[in-house]
Amino acid sequence: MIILALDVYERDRALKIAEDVKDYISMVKVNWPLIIGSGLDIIRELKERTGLKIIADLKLADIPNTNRLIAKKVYEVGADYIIVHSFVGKDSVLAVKEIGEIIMVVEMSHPGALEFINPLTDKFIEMANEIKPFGVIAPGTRPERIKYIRERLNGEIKILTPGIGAQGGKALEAIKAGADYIIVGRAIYSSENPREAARRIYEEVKGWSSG
Ligand code: O7M
Repeated sequence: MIILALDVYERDRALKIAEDVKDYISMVKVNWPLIIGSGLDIIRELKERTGLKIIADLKLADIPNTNRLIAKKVYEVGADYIIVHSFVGKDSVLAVKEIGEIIMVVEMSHPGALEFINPLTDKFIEMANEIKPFGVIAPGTRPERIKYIRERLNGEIKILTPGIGAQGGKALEAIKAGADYIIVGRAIYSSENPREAARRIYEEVKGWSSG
C-alpha cells in the first residue's frame, strides 16, 4: 500500500534506501532525478535487489510514436508500469498501453495543478474508464478529490496518491478517501532513519487498504 518515491540522484544511496525500507513498501517509483543521476539501468538493479515492482514515473506527454519509442526501452529494463499524462490524448496514452501496463495522471497534488490539469479530471476519468490502466494518480493533498475520483472511476482501477508527508497530505486520510496506494518520497528518503519512517507510515495505514 506504500509506494516509495525514490527521488535521489545517487545509485548507491537509492539502492540502500530501497533495501532498508523494502519490508514496508509495495513498489518503488523511479522518477527523472534518479534516472538522470544513475542511468536507466537503475530500474533493473532496484528490481533485482528488492524483488519489488518498479514504476517508471516518466509522465510521458508526447506524440504516440515518441511515447512508444521511450516506453519500449523503459519496459525492456524491467519497469512494471509507466506513468503517462492524459492531457496529450487517447492515442498517445494507448501507444504506451499497447506495449505494457500504464498508470494515468488524472489529477495532480501541487497548487499549480488547479490551473490547467485538475479542471479536466472528469474527462481524464472517462478516458481511464475506457482505456483501463492499472491505476490513476490522484492528489493525496486533497482527500475530497480522491473520494470524488473513486466514486466515478471503474472499481478495478487503482488509485495512487502522491503528496503525502512533505506536501502536507495525510496517509490515513488518503486511504480512507479511497486511495489504494500512497506515494511517499521525502518523508521517507530525507528522514534520518528511512526504515523507521517507512515503518511508522506502514503501521499507520495497515489494516485500511488492500494494496
Ligand atoms: O513525497 P514527495 O513530495 O517527496 O514526492 C512525491 C512524488 O510524487 C514525487 O516523485 C512527485 O514527482 C510525485 N507526484 C507528485 O508529487 N504529485 C503529483 O501530482 C503526481 C506525482 C506523481 O507521482 O505522478 C505520477
